[in-house]
Amino acid sequence: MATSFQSIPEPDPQSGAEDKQRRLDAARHDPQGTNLTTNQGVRVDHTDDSLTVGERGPTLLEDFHAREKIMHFDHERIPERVVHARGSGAYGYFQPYDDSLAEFTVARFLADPSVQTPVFVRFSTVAGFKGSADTVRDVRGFATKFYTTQGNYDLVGNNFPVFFIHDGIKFPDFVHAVKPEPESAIPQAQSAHDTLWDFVSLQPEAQHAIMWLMSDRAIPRSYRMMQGFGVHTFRLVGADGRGTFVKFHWTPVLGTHSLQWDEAQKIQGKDPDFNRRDLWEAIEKGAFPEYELGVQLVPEADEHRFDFDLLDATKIIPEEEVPVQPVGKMVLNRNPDNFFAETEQVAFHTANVVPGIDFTNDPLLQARNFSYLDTQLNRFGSANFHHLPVNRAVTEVSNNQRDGFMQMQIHQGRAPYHKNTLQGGCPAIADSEVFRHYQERVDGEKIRKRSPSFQEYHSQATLFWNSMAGWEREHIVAAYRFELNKCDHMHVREQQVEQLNHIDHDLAVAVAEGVGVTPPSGTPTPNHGRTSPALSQVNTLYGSVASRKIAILVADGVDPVAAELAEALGARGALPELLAPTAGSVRGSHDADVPVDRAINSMASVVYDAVIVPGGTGSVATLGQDGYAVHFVAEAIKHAKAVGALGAGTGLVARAAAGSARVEVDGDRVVEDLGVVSAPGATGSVPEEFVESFCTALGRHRAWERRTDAVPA
Ligand code: HDD
Repeated sequence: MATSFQSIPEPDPQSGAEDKQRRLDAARHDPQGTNLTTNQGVRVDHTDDSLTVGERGPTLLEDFHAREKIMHFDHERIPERVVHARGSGAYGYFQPYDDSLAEFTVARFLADPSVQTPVFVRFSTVAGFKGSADTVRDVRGFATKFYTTQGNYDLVGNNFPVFFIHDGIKFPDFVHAVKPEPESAIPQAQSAHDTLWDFVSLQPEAQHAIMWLMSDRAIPRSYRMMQGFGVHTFRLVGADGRGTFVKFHWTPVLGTHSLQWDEAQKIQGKDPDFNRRDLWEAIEKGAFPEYELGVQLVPEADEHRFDFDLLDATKIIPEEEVPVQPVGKMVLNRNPDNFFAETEQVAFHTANVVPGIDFTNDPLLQARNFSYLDTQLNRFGSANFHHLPVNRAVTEVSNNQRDGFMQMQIHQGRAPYHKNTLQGGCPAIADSEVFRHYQERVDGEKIRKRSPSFQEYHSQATLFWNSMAGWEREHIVAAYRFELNKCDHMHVREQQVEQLNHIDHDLAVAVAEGVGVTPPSGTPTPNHGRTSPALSQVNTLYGSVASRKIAILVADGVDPVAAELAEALGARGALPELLAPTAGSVRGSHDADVPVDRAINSMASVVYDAVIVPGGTGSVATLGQDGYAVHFVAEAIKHAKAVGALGAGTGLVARAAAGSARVEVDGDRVVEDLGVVSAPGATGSVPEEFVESFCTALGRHRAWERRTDAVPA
C-alpha cells in the first residue's frame, strides 16, 4: 500500500473537470417554476382523477393523460445488472502528479500534469440484487469512467487485486454458484451457501480470491476507505509503439479500513444503505473522497521473470517485487442529480480504451471485452446507450453508425458510409491522436487448453495468509467457519478444508475444528513462509479522524462538557452527534438546554465509529436505566471501537466494558487502555489530553487487540 499523496498541480483551465458538468447541463431538467404537462407539453389542470362517465362510472379510453402516465410508469424499470446490481456513484476528477508516465504512454490524462480529467465512479457489491444491503461479505466493484480528451477510458476494477477464475468462460458458472440458489432464491447477497462453496472447492484457482473474500477486505467500512485494482495486467503504449505491462492500483487517502463481521451483519438491518449513505453524505459535507492512482510497471522483456503468469488474473505482483509508483490523484466531489439517469444508466466497458492503453491476452479480460458491450444491449434494449448523458464522451463522436431504438442524434448529410465523395469524405480518417493497436506477434494451434503457467493455485493464497496480523487471521478463520457452517452438505465443507490444506495446514485444522469435519487427511502442501507486508491492513494509513462518526450519549442532567466535546471533535474534522433517549434537547446540569441531533433508539452504535458517554449523575443514571443506551455502549466495546467516558460516564462504560479494557472511575487522570479513554475527573470542561487521546484511538480505527468475546452485545 505504498503511497505518497502529493498535491496535484494547478490544472490548465481549458482541460477542466467541469467540462463534463457543463455538458450535462443540456440534459438537466429542473422542475422549479414549471407547470405540469403531458409528454407533448400540453398543460393539464387535473392529475388526481381519471376521466370517467359521471362521478362513479367507468374510465374513458380517451383519457390520454391517465393512459400516458400509467404507460410510462409501467415501463419505468430496466433490467438490473446481472452482477454488480447494487451500486452508488459520484463525479469527480483525476489529475496526474507529473509527467513520469509520458515515456510509457501517449494517454494524455495519465501523463500530462496540466490535464484534469472528469470522472464518474460507480462502487458496487457483486452478488446482491439492486435492493440488497450494502455491508454484505462480497467483493466491491470500483469502476471509473474517465472522460478524456482522447475519448472515454473505463477502468472497471474491484477492491480485490485478484479474481476467482482465470478464464471468462467460467464466469457464468461462478456467478450461478454465488447467486441465490435457483429453487428457493435464497440466500440474498451471501456467499455463505452450498453452491458457492461447492463451486470454489472444486476450482482451486478460486482459492486465492476466496482468501480475500474471507478477509476483512470483503466488508469495507466505507467506499472511501477501500483500495481499488484494475486486476488484469494491461499494457501502456508509448509514442514509439513500445509496450509496458501495467497493473493499476487505487489507494484511499483515508486508509483501507474494515468493519467487523458481527457489526456488518447488524448494519444490514439498521441501515441497509450504509455505504451508499456514507459516500453521499461525505460528498454533501465537503469531505471529498480521494484516491491515489499507482502503477506497477513491468518491461515487456521481463514478462516471464515471475513464478506466476502475468496474464493470470488470480495472481498479484507482490508490491515488494515491483513497487507501486504513485501517478496522480482522483477526487470525488459531486453527487449525481438523479440516481437512475446517472448511476443506473452508466455503462462501463473494459474495451473502452484510449490511445496509450491496450489489452493483454489475459483470457479473463478477453472475455470481459465481449461481455460488457453485450450486457448493455440487454439493459438498455438499444445500441444507442452511448447517447445517455452520463455515457457521452466529452470529445466529438462522429461515425457512420445510424438509427436504432432511441436514436438521439439528427445526423445530417446523405453519405453515411466510408469511403464517400458526397460528404467530402467525412467523417475522415485522422492522421494523429488515433488509437493504434499494440502490434504483437501471435501464432499457435487452435486449442482449448490452459497454459501450465496458470496451473499453480495455492501459493499466493498462502502468501496472503502469511502476511496477515494475528487479528486478521482470527477474522479469516471465523469467516471460513461462519460460511462453511451455513453449508448443509458436509462433503462440501470437507472439500473446502482439503483445499485449505494446500494453503496452510494449521488454517485447515482450525477451520475443520469449527465446522465439524475431521481435519484433512491428505499430505499438506508445505507453507513456503514468504510474506508480502503490503497485504496487511496493519500497514495501511492510520491517524486521520476526518469524517469519522461519533455518538455522544446524553440525557437530562448531562455535564456541560457534552457540547464542548462535540465542538472540539468537529474542529478536527470528525462528525460528532449528540444522541438522547428522546429527540429535541436535554436540560444540562448547568441549567441550560443542550440541543440533541438524534434519538438513541432511532440509531445504533454500529453506524458510528466511536461512542462517548459524558458525565452528569442524572444523565448517566437515566442512560444506565435505558437498556438500549447500555447496549449501545456495550456493542461499541464489542466491536473494538474507540469509546470515551468522562465524569460519571466512566461508571457506565466500565460496566459495558465487562473487563475487556481498563476504565478509570476515580481520580483526575486521563487513561487510555485498548482504545477506551476515561477521564473520571472531567466534569466542568473537557481536558485537551482527553481529546488528544480519544482522537489517537479513533485514528487507529479499531483496537483489534481488545478481547471482547465475553462482552454480551
Ligand atoms: Fe465484471 C459488471 C468488475 C470479471 C461481466 N464488473 C462489472 C462491474 C464491475 C466489474 C466493477 C460493475 C460496473 C458498473 O458499475 O456498472 N468484472 C469486474 C472485475 C472482473 C470482472 C474486476 C475481473 C477482473 N465481469 C467479469 C467477467 C465477466 C464480467 C469475467 C464476463 C465474462 N461484469 C460483467 C457484466 C457486467 C459486469 C455482465 C454486469 C453489468 C455490466 O457489466 O455493465 O458484463
